[in-house]
Amino acid sequence: MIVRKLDEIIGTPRDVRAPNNNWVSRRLLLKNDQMGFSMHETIIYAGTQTHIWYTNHLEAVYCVEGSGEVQTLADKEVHKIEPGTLYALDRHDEHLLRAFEDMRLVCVFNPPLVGDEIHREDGSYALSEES
Ligand code: 9YT
Repeated sequence: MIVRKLDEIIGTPRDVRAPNNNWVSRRLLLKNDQMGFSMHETIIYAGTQTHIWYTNHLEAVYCVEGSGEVQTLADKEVHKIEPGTLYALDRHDEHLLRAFEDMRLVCVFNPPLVGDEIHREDGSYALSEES
């Protein structure tokens, strides 16, 4: 069994910050944990907007703290995010993520991240070679 505490991850290579400082992602489970998905706690900082388009991954996001909104670009719809909200990018939806307060999100990726991913120019993460 794997048991891990957030405290053990902070300050390690599993603690990944966006180059633009919009978010920090604590990667609790990664590909090499062999669970078939990765699981992260992400803080999206208040006042930020991030363009995201996970063309290579599916992501589910569950908000446990803070508030914001997600806007899908195909239909321009805006969905409020607050504690207890889940959204799942089941169609690799291109979107904008806005935080009004710091948001604490639990994020699951399939296929799993390997650990050092940050958004590329188009808003995606690279696909690890063996995924
Ligand atoms: C919600 C979202 O996708 N935020 C960007 C960071 C991502 N959750 C990650 O790498 O943990």
